[in-house]
Amino acid sequence: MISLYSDLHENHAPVFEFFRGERVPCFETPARAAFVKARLLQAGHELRPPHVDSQAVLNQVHSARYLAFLESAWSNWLALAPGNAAQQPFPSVWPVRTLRSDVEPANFVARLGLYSMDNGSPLSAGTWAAAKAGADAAASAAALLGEGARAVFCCSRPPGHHAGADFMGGYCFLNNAAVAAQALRNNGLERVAVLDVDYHHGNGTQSIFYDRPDVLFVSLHGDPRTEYPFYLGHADETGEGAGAGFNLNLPLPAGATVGAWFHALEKACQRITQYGAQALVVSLGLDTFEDDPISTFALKLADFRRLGQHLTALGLPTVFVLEGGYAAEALGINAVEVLDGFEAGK
Ligand code: Q9C
Ligand code: ZN
Repeated sequence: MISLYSDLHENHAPVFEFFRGERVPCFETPARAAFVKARLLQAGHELRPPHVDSQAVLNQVHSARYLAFLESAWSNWLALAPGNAAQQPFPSVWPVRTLRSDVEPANFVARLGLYSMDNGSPLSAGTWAAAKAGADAAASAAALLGEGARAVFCCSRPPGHHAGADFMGGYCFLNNAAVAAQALRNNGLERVAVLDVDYHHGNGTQSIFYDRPDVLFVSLHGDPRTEYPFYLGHADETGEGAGAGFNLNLPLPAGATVGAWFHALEKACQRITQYGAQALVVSLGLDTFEDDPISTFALKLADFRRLGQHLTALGLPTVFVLEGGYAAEALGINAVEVLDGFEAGK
């Protein structure tokens, strides 16, 4: 399978995130993509750099003011104080209910809060370039499908599925899965399905397509009553307006069994087939792994092969986009197991 990979991810290397008010080392590290890259090469997959500029698609998926903020965020942070190069910016104030988000504050940290859903998306010097390379990979993968590729894997980080049209969150900045889906639509496909198998609900992707019938969003994930992102991902979110009926959430309780997970996957696949999707985007989070440090499902290596088999049975041109997965060393093996299961088909 063709895999898209850019070294630019390495420069997105924040040091700290917050956990219960304390600063802890980041879970979302450059080593993650390095392990996946190494395993891809070892398993004989072809690695290519992204070759399509995603800017036009980014303008369809994200707001202009959010993109402008993100692209200039690090230089604006540096301009605030000498010494900021060695510090990480975090938001500390957010425009929740009754506060205005239409007026962009001049204050940098206030703008950071406006464009963040949490304090869990640390920025560093290379964040914009890394995120843009990931979006370029998603647009490139869609182009390769248009040229007849059966499947393409985007080995990119930071992940994307928590990023909404105008906010970052959950280690995500640009929504790569949404870019892939929108690029496939731009290529003339009428119906595209996004299947999100990350442990966490893909709130950003859901919200981007919530009122649209042309992109079906289906997600299996830890129940948001107890699991991040908490404020979206419930079963009663089915779409709105023209998009009514084109959103399917299959939340599972924390600690759910592998059997329950595959049962939900079968329901997800049935919906995608019934929809008549012409292409599939898989938000491939592997934090459903039994040894994942921040999640509570229990998939094992062989289960990732089985996932690939289920996905190939859909018979659709497929873009895989790497999302979460924080057992970094196992991430490479697990990711490639999905791809190999997909290619072998049995
Ligand atoms: N300190 C993705 O998997 N909460 N994002 C982490 C541990 C946020 C996960 C708590 C989890 C975000 C793409
Ligand atoms: Zn996740």
